[in-house]
Amino acid sequence: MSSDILGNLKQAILDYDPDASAEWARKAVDAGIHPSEMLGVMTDAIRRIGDGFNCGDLFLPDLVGGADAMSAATPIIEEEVRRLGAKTESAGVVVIGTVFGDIHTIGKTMVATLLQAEGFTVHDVGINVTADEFIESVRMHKPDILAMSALMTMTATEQRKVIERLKAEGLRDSVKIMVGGGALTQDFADAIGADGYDPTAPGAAKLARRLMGR
Ligand code: B12
Repeated sequence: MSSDILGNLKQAILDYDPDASAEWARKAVDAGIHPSEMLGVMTDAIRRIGDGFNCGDLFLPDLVGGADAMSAATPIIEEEVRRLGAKTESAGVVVIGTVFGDIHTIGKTMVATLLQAEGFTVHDVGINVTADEFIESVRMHKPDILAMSALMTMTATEQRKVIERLKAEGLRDSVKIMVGGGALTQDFADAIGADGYDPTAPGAAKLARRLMGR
């Protein structure tokens, strides 16, 4: 039963059908399927579309179609995460955003959702976030963790820029930094001086706990 629902949710993304993806996400919630399972099958689907784009079988409208179907289901999953995670004590404060030049939002939003599920207070500062805007958010929200996402090789280097700016502003030691996104590797994260990297959203939530010493 739950595998049928998850299969249909995945198919709705592959069919670029936002109405169906929202409907199957709602059915998944009603069936008590955990949000991380829903996000897992949706990720498989969008990655498959990305692979098709990569090898020239699919085109930009396909990426947009898959992303739109993902975006229709995501708020329903976020609502369920909030319902499940109505914890009173915050596990810590996180500022999260996708770096300047990069408008990919899906993975960043998934990480934000699962961090909330882990009890973190999350300030999602959005996409295409400049180093100045990250610095301003760190000053304003005083997060325990700054999380940055980058999906393209060209934009991954923006993360280094933000870390250097934090150092220059004397803020680097006040915040742990975790980085991620399709364009990254552990070696790259180490080279730019991040405190942690993980290739998955559930792993990001565990990493955040570790960075908080839990
Ligand atoms: C959907 C998509 C789009 C959509 C984005 C819609 C949206 N609202 O996000 C649209 C159509 C707009 C788009 C545009 C473009 N895209 Co695009 N896109 C994709 C695609 C297919 C999927 C991305 C995605 O959502 N993946 C699913 C999520 C869940 O995965 P993820 O983001 O990696 O996140 C996971 C982990 O990385 C991790 N994670 C993410 N963030 C963080 C943060 C932290 C702190 C941690 C710890 C972990 C973590 O957790 C997530 C869940 O497991 C990828 C291909 C791919 N295989 O990824 C290409 C891809 C990223 N795009 C690419 C390109 C080139 C572009 C365009 C330049 C295309 C163009 N010619 O215009 C533009 C760029 C626009 C811009 N300036 O940003 C390339 C990048 C190549 C590169 N290496 O540089 C890719 C890889 C496609 C390809 N194979 O060529 N794209």
